[in-house]
Amino acid sequence: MASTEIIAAIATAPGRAGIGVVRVSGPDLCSFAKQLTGMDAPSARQAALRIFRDAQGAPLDQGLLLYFPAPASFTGEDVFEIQGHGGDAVLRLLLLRCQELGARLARPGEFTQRAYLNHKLDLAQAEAVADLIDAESQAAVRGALRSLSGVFSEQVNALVAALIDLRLRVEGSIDFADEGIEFLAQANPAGRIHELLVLLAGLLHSALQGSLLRTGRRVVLVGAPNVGKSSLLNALAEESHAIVTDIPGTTRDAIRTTVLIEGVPFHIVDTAGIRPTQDPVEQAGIQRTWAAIADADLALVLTDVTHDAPPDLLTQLPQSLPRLLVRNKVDLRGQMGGQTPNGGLTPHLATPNLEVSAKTGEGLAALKALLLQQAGWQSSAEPPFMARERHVAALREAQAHLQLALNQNAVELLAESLRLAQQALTGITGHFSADDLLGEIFSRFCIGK
Ligand SMILES: Nc1nc2c(ncn2[C@@H]2O[C@H](COP(=O)(O)OP(=O)(O)O)[C@@H](O)[C@H]2O)c(=O)[nH]1
Ligand SMILES: [Mg+2]
Repeated sequence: MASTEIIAAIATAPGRAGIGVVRVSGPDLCSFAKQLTGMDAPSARQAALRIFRDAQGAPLDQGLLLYFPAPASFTGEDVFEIQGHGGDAVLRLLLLRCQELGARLARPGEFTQRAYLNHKLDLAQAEAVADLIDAESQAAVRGALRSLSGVFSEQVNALVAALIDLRLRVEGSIDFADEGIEFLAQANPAGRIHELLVLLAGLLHSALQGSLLRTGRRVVLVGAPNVGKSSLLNALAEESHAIVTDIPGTTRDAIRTTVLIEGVPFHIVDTAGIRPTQDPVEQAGIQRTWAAIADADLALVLTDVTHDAPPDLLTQLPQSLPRLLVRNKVDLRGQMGGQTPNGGLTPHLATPNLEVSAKTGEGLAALKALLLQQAGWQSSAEPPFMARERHVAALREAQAHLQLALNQNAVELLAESLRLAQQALTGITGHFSADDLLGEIFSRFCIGK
């Protein structure tokens, strides 16, 4: 799979900065430094001050040159890091010079792709590189780093290894039909599959946590006008995003803000309050509220000590949409001598999940805890590793095949279910070793038995 092309890219973000980096990777970059600087390449992995020159030898920039000879580099190929000054024009000149010297512009992710193709990283680790760059919180950074260092991959690989071991025995029992039944019974496939399912459930749990760190939850704030939806959004975000007034119907457009709670991103949409209205702008706003509801993972239904939820709102929410009932403005209650004006609440809201005050902050910590709990987040001493929905889906698929395997009476079908479970797992790391199985069988089993 080794590539013959040299690739180059500006590796730092556009804009003005102290330094900027152009990165070059290719199969053989021996002459590259000589042509770029008029001098030999620096010693491996040692920074050297160099003047970078154009084809006529005129200086383009001056900075540090680093050389990582293959295979001890990020991509596994020869890599140069040209650390010049961090201006757009100067970096473009350096990049152009690299193109003159035979490089083509790298595609997005191509350095990491080469690292994967050269077995420097597996697929889950390569994905973690992107997740680390995109990480928005300390927890997300830690999770991505753990995945990048291979914590997730190792656990997947351990499961795959255990699965291969079981497959050897099951397929062996097919091949040696005479002693097959006894051979299979010794292997205790059901017991082993149960053990695998326990391990898999643990891994799935961690992956779900990691995936939550990455994608977060979409929460829609809904309720009657004036119950304090916008105030609550602002209080959660600790910033003023939405306009708050005492005029009902202030919020028209759905306003989106991401609030990090323990590093988990909650994408909260503040919506127009739902009520019958003749105002066409407000009507359009209410339509957007319904669109946001359709898109959400959770509805936070807000009432306050004087307003109930609009009568039909709870029944009109999609049945499958989880909801939290929160009553706002509890600070007013003291002023009202414990009485709620407008006479009480309808029965279905008699017990909200939680009472808060967007004004005083009362109950907000409990609300955040409830949001985390509802999302399935469990704070643990050990940070989760970063995972993607693709990984969660693959783990679930493996789980389904193993469960099916438990119920297979025919040994061939058992073998097939195990093979499919393994295939789902290896899809996570990109090690498609399924058909190496025969070699494994003969190397690990004595044929003379
Ligand atoms: N006393 C009190 N007033 C609040 C609280 N939350 C919001 N308000 C007031 O209620 C009014 C409506 O708030 P707003 O956030 O615009 O409600 P929305 O229409 O549901 O978005 C404003 O005058 C807010 O200052 C609260 O917790 N306590
Ligand atoms: Mg509002």
